[in-house]
Amino acid sequence: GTAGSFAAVDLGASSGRVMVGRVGPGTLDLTEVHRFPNRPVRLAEGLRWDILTLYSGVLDGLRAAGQVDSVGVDSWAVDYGLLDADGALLGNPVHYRDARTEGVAEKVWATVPAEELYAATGLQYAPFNTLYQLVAAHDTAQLTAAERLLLIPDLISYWLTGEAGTELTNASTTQLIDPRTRDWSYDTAARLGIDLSLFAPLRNPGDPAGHLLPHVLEETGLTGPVPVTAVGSHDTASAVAAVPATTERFAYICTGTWSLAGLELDAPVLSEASRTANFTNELGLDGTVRYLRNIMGLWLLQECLRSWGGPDLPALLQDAAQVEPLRAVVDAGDAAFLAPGRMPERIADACRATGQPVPGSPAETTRCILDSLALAHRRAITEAQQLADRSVDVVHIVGGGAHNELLCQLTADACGLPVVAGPAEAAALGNVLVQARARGLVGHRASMRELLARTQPLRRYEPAGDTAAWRAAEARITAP
Ligand code: ADP
Ligand code: LRH
Repeated sequence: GTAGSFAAVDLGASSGRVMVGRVGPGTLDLTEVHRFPNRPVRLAEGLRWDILTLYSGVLDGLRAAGQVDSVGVDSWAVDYGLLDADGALLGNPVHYRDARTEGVAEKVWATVPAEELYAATGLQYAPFNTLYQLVAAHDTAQLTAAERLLLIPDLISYWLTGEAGTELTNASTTQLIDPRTRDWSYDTAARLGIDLSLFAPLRNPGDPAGHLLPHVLEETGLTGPVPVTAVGSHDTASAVAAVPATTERFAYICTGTWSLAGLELDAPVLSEASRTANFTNELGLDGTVRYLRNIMGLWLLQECLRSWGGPDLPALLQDAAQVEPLRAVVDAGDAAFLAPGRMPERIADACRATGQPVPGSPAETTRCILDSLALAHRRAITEAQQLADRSVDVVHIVGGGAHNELLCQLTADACGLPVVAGPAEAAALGNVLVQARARGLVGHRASMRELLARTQPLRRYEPAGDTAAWRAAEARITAP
């Protein structure tokens, strides 16, 4: 056929959704059919994902989607479920914000120095990389009993189809993949005692990933066979695939719970300067590298909203727009903000510690967060260009933060570059487009991007003001 309809399951750290994309000659439209909250649960043993509730949301979404030509699944990175020899899930997947990885990196680096780890895997240091999680779990009853490890989107696909695989873009976030060979870093795993046979065989975006099982068809009311297609199962890989760039000279910021800011490259940057600047080389579609930095993102605001009892976001953003700019900023790259809880107080503490005025009201705290994110965006995009020896003329903002007009304008101002905002549901669109491409309905990456630029509502923000104020603010939070 010349048209198709595809269900994208997209699980973010703050919400899950099922969207249906219809792709025809020169057309692309996306409809949200189901959205459900993603609420982690704190138990005595730590912070866990409520994975069965998420899976129920997926089934509800597929029922609402109706008959589709294929299904694809993407989610947040690094986390996994363990299966026993019977294929049953062993416990609730551990949340990447769980405290179990505290102090683990130092142990790992004693065996594989940080420099060697970066040279072998290209991944930035983040305490929650799967590698550190697996070292933290060493000798636990669950890991000892496990026969199979499935990353979250692969786990959902497995429950839908009965087939196990390890999709490459998300595998690249484990810190166990060599970005040059796009295969396992066997040496790293061996030195750390990580058993790679726990992982199912690697698969690439676009590969077939099985068919919905009979009981899934029954639960969802769909008529089989319904194929599942591997997509860029790391949500950020799907989102980058859906950046509606019309030039090669672009940077992107995927803004949701996290801000992932950087460049799409043909080869990894593994220099020592890149390591100390904490840039990561995650894998994208078609041999590309997502060269980017993780920034705390709208998590800072989500956590404040939670502690303020959930005030109206649009009203708060309007008030924040009236607050004096750059009054106080924090380092939005600081892992000190990783754990949940007490976020307004932690932000106030960081302002106090750097001798800045302490935000007093929710509007002031919100402004501090948005100024700080824009500042971190500026730093990441400036440094990525230097480290990769590439320059850009435009910054694309995709993800939920594309709805935040103040954040988009501040980012344009801070970067001194135009920002093109949208689509907000980039991960779902990238997921849909890879499925459509597997059926020959769209062409190469650039033509996917042209289709997005032509069909999706986008908003352009021109940079205003002088970047000197941003440089001065940066100096307040960077050690001399
Ligand atoms: P994730 O996939 O990590 O769960 P999303 O990409 O869905 O995150 O982004 C969620 C964030 O987007 C919210 O925390 C919120 O800050 C922002 N957002 C979503 N809708 C709006 C809106 N209408 N106005 C302002 N911000 C919004
Ligand atoms: C964003 C994301 C990001 C990862 C983080 C764990 O949803 O996948 O790319 O670093 O979650």
